[in-house]
Amino acid sequence: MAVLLVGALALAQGLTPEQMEQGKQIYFQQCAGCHGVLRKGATGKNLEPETLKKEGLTEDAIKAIITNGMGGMPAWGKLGILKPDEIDLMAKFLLSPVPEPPAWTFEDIKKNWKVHVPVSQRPTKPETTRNWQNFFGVILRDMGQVAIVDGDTKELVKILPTGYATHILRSSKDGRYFYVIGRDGRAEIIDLWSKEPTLVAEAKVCLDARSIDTSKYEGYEGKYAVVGCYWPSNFVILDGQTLEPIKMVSTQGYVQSTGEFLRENRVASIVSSHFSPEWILNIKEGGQTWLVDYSKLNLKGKPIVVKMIDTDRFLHDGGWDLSKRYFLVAANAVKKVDVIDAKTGSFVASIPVGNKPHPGRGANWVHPEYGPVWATGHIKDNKIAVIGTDPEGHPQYAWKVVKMIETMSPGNLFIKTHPKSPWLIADFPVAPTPEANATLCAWEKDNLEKDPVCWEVPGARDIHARMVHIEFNKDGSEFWVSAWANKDTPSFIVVYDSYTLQEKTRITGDWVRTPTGHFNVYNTANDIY
Ligand code: DHE
Repeated sequence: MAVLLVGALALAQGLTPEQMEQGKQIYFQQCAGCHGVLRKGATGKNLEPETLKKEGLTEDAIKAIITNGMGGMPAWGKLGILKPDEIDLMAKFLLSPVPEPPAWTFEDIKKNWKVHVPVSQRPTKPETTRNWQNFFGVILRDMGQVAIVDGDTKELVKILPTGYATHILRSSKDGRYFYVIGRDGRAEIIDLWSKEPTLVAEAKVCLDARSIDTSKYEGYEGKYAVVGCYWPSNFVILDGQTLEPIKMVSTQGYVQSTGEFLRENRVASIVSSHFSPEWILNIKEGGQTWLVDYSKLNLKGKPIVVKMIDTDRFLHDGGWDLSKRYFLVAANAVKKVDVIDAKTGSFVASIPVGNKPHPGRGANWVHPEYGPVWATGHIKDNKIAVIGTDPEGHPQYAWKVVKMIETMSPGNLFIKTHPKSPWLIADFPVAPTPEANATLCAWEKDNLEKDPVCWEVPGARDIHARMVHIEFNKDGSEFWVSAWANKDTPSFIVVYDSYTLQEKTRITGDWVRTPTGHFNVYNTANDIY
């Protein structure tokens, strides 16, 4: 009955069932991440038809917003990502009732789980002669692939097929395995010890996901993996070697402050504690950090203890401080960074920052005056917030913004540094102008008063590329940045000297298409950022 009703109302909006299906696909690929599958809003605004109508947003007004972008939202039309007929369709789709998203059960995960290389047939020591700890796993987003590139020689080692729009890679504690998660909820394990990198296991864990990590506490290294799902809203614990599903836990629940029930209460960033056998899971819409104890999963009944800490709402991405005791996470829609103490399992602070903080994993260094600091950029502000993180040595600065650095544009997504580099580097992939999208800036970490060095990356604008995501190599002597163009255009990854900021080389080839995140084995395994 409900399905018939949605169908009838969609037709009233002028959409056939086929167009409705196409609208669902486009919405899932481009919109759901920020606005939610139920369209109730999170990083992006509420897009329920009633809200849009109340705000006076007509079909034409919606088309203009999708074409030209708004705030942190990309200009889908101008960037050539959506064609005019797709934009027309989406304006109608958004004014139609929200379709019911499908379910995905534990049985579905089991049916879609494959071990390609059993544990007994995997090498017991590295069989590759390359310096595998300096490999980079490069996401080729729209190709559904991950490329393994040798960080010493810059040679392509292997391209592996992964899920649709792979989002991030994380490493096992020893660095041997890359754990991959795609936007379509597909997880994979890549073994870097084989003669050449090999996909050893995969599982379709949910329908929409962004995060994955493994057990890293002493005695549990690599035993379990955990995937944080957007839809259905839950987390799933898997065997760390084979990805066999072990336990599925729903995160649907209540907003603590209002009592509102949330079917869509998504799992955003996840990190593995160094102080106890726990993962730190950040629950987006409800505003809680969950400490999930994985130490009793081998017991009958697989008991699991979850400590729920109330935080600000709309938690997103974040990273450790320099000591790896405190986890700092952006509550992006409410302009805060929250701090969790992994040692005591408690909430520490809610720090006001700029508009839509987006740290990636953030950047850590020791400032001559403020001591250890962590920093985040912003999507909607031209600012980088530098926060003191040393309550014992520098209590006067702890959990305060000690410095707000001005940037040349809003639209920053990632910042990064390395203990060996004097620079803090920032990208601007969601800035409003193509010039800014192609530009990188660097600040002297010890002298934040000094103007940054900013440069437009030659050739990026020619292929409509946005420079995105910064990652250092193992010894910190260079950093890599992806030129994210569209799928039809071969692109490049630029390698810079991390002291002089001079371009050293480019990684090119027909295979370099839609590179986004790229992860160095050593730095990812050891949380160096
Ligand atoms: Fe990401 C990290 C969610 C858009 C590239 N992204 C994360 C994390 C989350 C997240 C929750 C933290 C994972 C962790 O640490 O466990 N990202 C989302 C979204 O919901 C959002 C805003 C919209 C969406 O529809 O997905 C989004 N992200 C993007 C992009 O548009 C990027 C640039 C390219 C892409 O793949 O779509 C992108 N996100 C990344 C990367 C990281 C990431 C490269 C890991 C950064 C790191 O250094 O660890």
